[in-house]
Amino acid sequence: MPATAHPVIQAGDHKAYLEYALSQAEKSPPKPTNFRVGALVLDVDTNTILATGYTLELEGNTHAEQCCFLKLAKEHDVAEDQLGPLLPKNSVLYTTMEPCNKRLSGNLPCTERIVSLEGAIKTVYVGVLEPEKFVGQNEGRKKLEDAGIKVELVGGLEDRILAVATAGHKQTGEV
Ligand code: HJL
Ligand code: ZN
Repeated sequence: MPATAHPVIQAGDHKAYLEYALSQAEKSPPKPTNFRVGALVLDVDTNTILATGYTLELEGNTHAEQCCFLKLAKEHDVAEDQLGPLLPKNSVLYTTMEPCNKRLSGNLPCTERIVSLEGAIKTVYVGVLEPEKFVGQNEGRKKLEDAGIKVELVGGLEDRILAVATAGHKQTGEV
């Protein structure tokens, strides 16, 4: 099976798409300083997965959503901030965790990356909001909605998503 072969998922089956994003998150190396997140970009009109990504997949301190965009930018041979007009008009992003709005490292937050795609991403389907561990309350959801991008929470996978996301963190009681 080529590396880009994705499972066939029925259009509109948000939970199944999120579950596939979660399978990406499971590939992320556990680390105490961030969450293990998985994401994918889908062209809704053709029900085609355009890219997948997971935390630290690409070189550097990369987030799952960022990896999706970097991979697509590379495919189109442009810089990430030039990607928007090249994406299908009805693209959506699935991510196991709400996109970040602030990063302790100071890197560009994923909400800003999504907004700079100039409307190509119409909806962001999210498995869990970001726990208040690193940056307090994450304003990612609000920032996206203010920019006219819909954010929909998809229920049912929260426990599994958080277990994967925090696998590299000290568990309660550990010193
Ligand atoms: C999302 C990710 C990821 C996070 N959130 N949506 N996707 N790692 O791939 C959010 C968390 C930041 C910390 C540390 N995590 O990652 O707030 O070092 O990981 O820039 O703020 O910041 P850096
Ligand atoms: Zn991020």
